[in-house]
Amino acid sequence: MILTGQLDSPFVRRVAIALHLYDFPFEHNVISAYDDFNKLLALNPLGKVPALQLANGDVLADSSLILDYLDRLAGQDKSLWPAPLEERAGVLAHVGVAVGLAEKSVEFRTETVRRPSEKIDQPRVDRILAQISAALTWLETHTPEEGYISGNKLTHADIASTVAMTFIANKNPEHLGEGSYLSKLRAHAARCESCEPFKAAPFTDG
Ligand SMILES: N[C@@H](CCC(=O)N[C@@H](CS)C(=O)NCC(=O)O)C(=O)O
Repeated sequence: MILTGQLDSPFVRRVAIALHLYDFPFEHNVISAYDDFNKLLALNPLGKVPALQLANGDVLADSSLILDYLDRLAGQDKSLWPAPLEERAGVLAHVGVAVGLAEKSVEFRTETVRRPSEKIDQPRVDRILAQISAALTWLETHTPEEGYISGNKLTHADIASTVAMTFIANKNPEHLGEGSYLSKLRAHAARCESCEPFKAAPFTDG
């Protein structure tokens, strides 16, 4: 398998970390979604990362769809989704907010850093900031003081939350505030980042 995309992307990172956790060998094609746009278009018609090329030539895009495939390939014993339905629903809800937070954090940069200042739509930016803040507050409320989000086993919720937090901490740390604000979320991300599969796919500024 070949994973395309840089590790500054929280979406590429969640796939890379899961590949390490599942213990699947893969090649990493480190190209930029912006600087290598034409190369990327040839691989994925949406010109987005991540893209995962399979041995049969199929190319999967979108981190959640890629992880759906990989989890099935890994099998129940290595699955990063809990089997009991109620527990699974909790993890799905958590992943939804965490991946949405990552999307809004990337969109914030598109709407600010990637635009000339006279073209910035401030009401739009304010809306995104409100969404980022509400998502962070929700995640803080649903993150335990210790251990993993869904008890004693790491799931996709831990990965999604951590890659979003690390992306924000590197790109827009001001969104995380100071002091005890988001203390459970910060501590959880630090715990996860100290694990080998996260260290094997470290955030790398592109
Ligand atoms: N929902 C997608 C989001 C992927 C995404 O937005 N990737 C960004 C990089 S962080 C990208 O490729 N942006 C280029 C573009 O949208 O043109 C996923 O989960 O994979």
